[in-house]
Amino acid sequence: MASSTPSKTKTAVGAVIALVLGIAVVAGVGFTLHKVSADPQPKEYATVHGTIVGPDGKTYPHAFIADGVYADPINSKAHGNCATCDGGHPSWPSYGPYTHFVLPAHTYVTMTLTVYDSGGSLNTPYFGHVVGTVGGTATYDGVAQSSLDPNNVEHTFTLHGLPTTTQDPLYVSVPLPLNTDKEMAAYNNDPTKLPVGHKVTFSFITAGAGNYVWNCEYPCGDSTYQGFGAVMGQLGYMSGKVTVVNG
Ligand SMILES: [Cu+2]
Repeated sequence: MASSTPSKTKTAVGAVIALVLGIAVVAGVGFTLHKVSADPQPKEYATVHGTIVGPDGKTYPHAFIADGVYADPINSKAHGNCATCDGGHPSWPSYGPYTHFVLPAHTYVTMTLTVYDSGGSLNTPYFGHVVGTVGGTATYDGVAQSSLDPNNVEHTFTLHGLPTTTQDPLYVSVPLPLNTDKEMAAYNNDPTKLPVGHKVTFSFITAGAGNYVWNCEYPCGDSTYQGFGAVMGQLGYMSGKVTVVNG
């Protein structure tokens, strides 16, 4: 009856196969979770309408892009159908509905952010300045300004490069104005009632193709890193990607 009893070799081979399958399953689950939870992020492609003369006198294609900034992930619509609120973070602020912006190279890009969150003070006044935009300004509800009061900021849109020797630099930083307690009152009572919000518009000129990132520099996370924990460390809420592509 020896043939019906598994040999030690067969048992060892079986154990190795089980282990390999187990690793494959764990890796597969991990890969799938990573794919649905973090990347790819919802992408927005800038649309080109006509041309515009830049401050250097050159004529550029004029591309437009728009997004929003919200006090919670549900209103942002950047996290799919969020019955459980994307891992149980219903209070995390978020850009949305897009967090990955795809822009054409060598193009004058005009971006509009409609912002619906409250705010407070920056850790450093530097991020209260508008940097890297055409004219060094952004328009806030139609009024051009080169900075905001660093104690009345909601979030920032800060776009910068990755360490590289092959890409053109691209840097834009724009502070976003907060909604006052009064403006937030209806929302605070009922999160389905968004405030009117504030419209922030600014333009910048892309250089060559490349991969960039953006993040918020307002301390809107938990206290782990002086306001830069929690949401500030998670891709797709207060940070995301910018890809510049050749048309
Ligand atoms: Cu933020």
